[in-house]
Amino acid sequence: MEYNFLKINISEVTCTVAISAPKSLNALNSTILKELGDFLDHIDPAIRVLIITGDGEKSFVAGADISEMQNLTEPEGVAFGQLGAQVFRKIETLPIPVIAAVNGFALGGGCELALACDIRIASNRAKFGQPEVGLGIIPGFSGTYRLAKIVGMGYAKEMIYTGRAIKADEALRIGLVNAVYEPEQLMDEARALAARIVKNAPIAVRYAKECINEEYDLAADEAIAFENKMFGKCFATKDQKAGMTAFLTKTEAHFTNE
Ligand code: CO8
Repeated sequence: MEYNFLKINISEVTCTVAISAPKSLNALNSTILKELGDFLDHIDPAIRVLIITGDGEKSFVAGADISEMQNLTEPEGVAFGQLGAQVFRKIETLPIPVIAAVNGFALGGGCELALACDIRIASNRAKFGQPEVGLGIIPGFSGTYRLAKIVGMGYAKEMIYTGRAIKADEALRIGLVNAVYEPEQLMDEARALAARIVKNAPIAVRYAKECINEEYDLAADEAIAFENKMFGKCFATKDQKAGMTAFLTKTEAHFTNE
């Protein structure tokens, strides 16, 4: 598939994808969502970390495309919501870590896109918000589900009921982002974070993501059993032997993803 709204850059095993729709501050229409879905389906298995950002200096993603939603019927609303929700679920369950490098407006569906990523870092110009109720809708790309998981029920309800946009420093304080940087440092910091992840055993990182995601909604005994199963599976990998041998022989580990 040809991508008209995605700018893709691959550096070694880190891939950066920038959503690019300059006329609408990178608002997500169904074409962009389909492109993103297709891109996620075909991502090279050699890629070990994905960074998602917004093209340009002003916006990460300013929401779902309001002009496309304006005249939707109820079933069309369901279908559009499903399209976004399915793409974002692909991000959440992608077998590699996904970093959102939030360079500007992350509103509505843009905030929800960031929420579907594993780790969020932001420029000090970023603004986050769920303004949907001011448009007569609710967050429809799983924001009512994920925001509370990340910032807790109290802040999630306040943000969603009021529609108030918050600045990067407040997003940092409530745990919506992990770190805030000067705009010109953001992408370097995202790549540095990716590089720290890439140094580790790839299968172990993948299992860790799967465990954290799967266990979140399980009861304690099931969650602990799931981790135990995945922990055991690590010992069937060559990388576990390589990592522990390197430690014990005081050498650097060379992981082969096996
Ligand atoms: N959709 C469509 N166009 C947009 C969007 C958007 N979300 N955001 C900005 N644009 C367009 C503007 O219309 C404008 O176009 P034009 O130049 O043709 O007038 C252009 O981008 C530039 O925007 P502004 O002139 O408004 O730029 P400002 O710097 O003055 O303001 C803001 C920037 C504050 C980001 C402002 O554009 C804004 O408030 N945008 C809308 C933000 C918003 O409400 N987002 C939430 C949308 S709803 C949503 O995301 C729901 C997700 C779940 C959907 C489920 C479906 C069922």
